Amino acid sequence: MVDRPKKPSALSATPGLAPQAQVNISHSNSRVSAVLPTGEAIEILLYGATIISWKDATGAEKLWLSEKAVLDGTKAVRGGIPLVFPVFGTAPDHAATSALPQHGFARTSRWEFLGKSTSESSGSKDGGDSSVKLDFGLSSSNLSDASKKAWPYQFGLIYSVTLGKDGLTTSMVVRNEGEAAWEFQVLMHSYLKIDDISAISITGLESSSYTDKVTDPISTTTSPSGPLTITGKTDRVYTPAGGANAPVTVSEGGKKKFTIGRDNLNEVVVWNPWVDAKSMADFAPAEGYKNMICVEAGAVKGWQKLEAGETWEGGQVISTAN
Ligand code: TA6
Repeated sequence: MVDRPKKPSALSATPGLAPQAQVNISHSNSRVSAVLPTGEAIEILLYGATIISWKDATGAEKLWLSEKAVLDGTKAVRGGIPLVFPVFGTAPDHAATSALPQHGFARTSRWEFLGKSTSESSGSKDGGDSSVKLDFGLSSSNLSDASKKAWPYQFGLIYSVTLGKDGLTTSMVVRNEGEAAWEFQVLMHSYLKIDDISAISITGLESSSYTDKVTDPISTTTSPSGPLTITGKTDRVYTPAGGANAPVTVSEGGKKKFTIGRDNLNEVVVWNPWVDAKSMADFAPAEGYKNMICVEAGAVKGWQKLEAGETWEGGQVISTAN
């Protein structure tokens, strides 16, 4: 195993035992962090189960986080991977969710850390952990009175975050714990860190229907057969022609940077606020829009309906090109 100066001392202090993932709870029980023996690392706020940092084995940060992101649990985090549930955006015409704030309550509720599980690598000779899965839960009982009032349904969410040597997997199980059917939307609002927005091209969204929220009025059209480049404010909800499992790839300067694999998430939202970032109090630096692109896997067109006791599952795998 390649030795690195930054390797957590605990790893070298456990003779005989294959190197294990280190999982810690910190900041007065408000954050969970994990480090693999190979150096990959992640940090998650229990507030919103928001991933605020994901680093590869070299320590390179893969997610964009605003320098003015509020991390004390008083405001949705600007950056990382906030969670959107049970509504994407706002839905004034959808009675059951019309009273909810933008993107629902999942990203502004305190989740419970349910625990970790690891899997040993089959490949490396020392058999160290090759991934660690962290599970988080949110249910009706965790909600504020305001959220319960706005959306009075019995539900349970299990959000699993798996840090691996080759990428990051985030998956959600949604369960109707009540007697009445209800509908939801869900999305993983990933802020991907890039060097230069002008060098970005996105594939996997060709010849696909998309709703453009920048046009006035909002319009729905079909994308061209070539890659998407970002040359201004972009806020689009794609239904990729390749289906709910077709990958979307973000390349920079012609080199693959991220590939987002999807499971049961029909839509992909692409967002960059461009110069509008200057008017967003928690978006810093203002020029930071040049260093981020949101590529968000979700089920946000129409509604997923769950009858009493039914469950829904979906997720994404973000692979990085090393
Ligand atoms: O990412 C799509 C989007 O719905 C955009 O329209 C923009 O509002 C963005 O989410 C950020 O939303 P937020 O509520 O986090 O400011």
